[in-house]
Amino acid sequence: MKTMITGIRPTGTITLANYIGGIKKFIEQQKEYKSLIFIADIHGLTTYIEPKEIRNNILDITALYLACGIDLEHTIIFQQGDVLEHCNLGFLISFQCSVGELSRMTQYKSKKLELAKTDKDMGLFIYPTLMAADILLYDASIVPVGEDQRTHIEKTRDLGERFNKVYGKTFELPEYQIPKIGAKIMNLQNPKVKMSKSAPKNDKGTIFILDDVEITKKKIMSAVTDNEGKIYFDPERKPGISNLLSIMAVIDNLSIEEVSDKYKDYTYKDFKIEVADKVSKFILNIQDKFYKYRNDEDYLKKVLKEGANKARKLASKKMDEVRKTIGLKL
Ligand code: AQP
Repeated sequence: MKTMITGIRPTGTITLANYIGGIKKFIEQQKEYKSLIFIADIHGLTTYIEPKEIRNNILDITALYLACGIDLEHTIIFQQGDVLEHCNLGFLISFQCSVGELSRMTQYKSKKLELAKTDKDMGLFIYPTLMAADILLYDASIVPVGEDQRTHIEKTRDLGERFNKVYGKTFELPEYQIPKIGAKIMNLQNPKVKMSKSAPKNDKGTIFILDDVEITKKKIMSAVTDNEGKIYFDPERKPGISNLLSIMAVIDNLSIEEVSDKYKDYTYKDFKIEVADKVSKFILNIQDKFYKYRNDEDYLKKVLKEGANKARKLASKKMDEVRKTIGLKL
């Protein structure tokens, strides 16, 4: 059976974009693969967050994974930092890399100016090698992610391939699985930038799954659109409306053509009312389940502990194999 893996950084609470980009497809397919989903807590440290808040985010994300439909019969949930082999392999993978190529990674280039202010950009710089380790460690074939992670998965493949060339076939090379609809959900107030969970809690353009539904409705009703007054899909010319059409298509399980056709004669206001209604119902359903899980921290900790034990077993076996391959294991 092939392996599927994905993860989320505990840099905030999950947005609708995270669900659409990374979690939805994973859940739909979890029975078809050996499935692992993790909380990328070490990656999360590239952004400074109060330790108390990280702990809270880790528990929130675990509860949200379960509320969204992660099935523990089929999927291992764990914290990246609980399985030390991730860092161990990440370090070894970095030997296959050049400083130049890591400094050309999109994420590093886009965030380094911000981080340069603090003079601490090393975590971001080596992010791709740790991410490669997260995936190669389990010989994962499929990685469901949003569009923003495409280059990181390509880099993972590259690094795995390089390692295989030097030492002989050691790692399975992964494929990304980017959703056809909603690969990059945009901020409702600025549909030129992606919706991101590290946005401030009161950001009107970000739909957090745990937002109060009345606030969610307001955010959708105030989404930026255009002056044309016609509903059709064209992300270049109509980024706001196209973003809402993508969200609606995913929530309603329709194609972009179907959803565009369904709402083509609506006014923007009436269309937004429909989106707000559908999204609120969707979110409420997840929230109901979320609070049941979230109120039982002992259970969540137990889930993470058991998940880490299972992941560690797989990871330590692979690390042994890697160490043997490169001549470190006597
Ligand atoms: N806007 C998005 N549309 C679709 N998918 C998205 N993902 C992230 N943003 C979008 C996917 O969600 C998964 C988790 O990624 P992440 O933890 O990096 O999430 P984030 O929202 O980008 O979080 P941050 O920490 O707030 O990041 P930045 O630094 O970008 O502000 C991944 O599968 C991702 O593709």
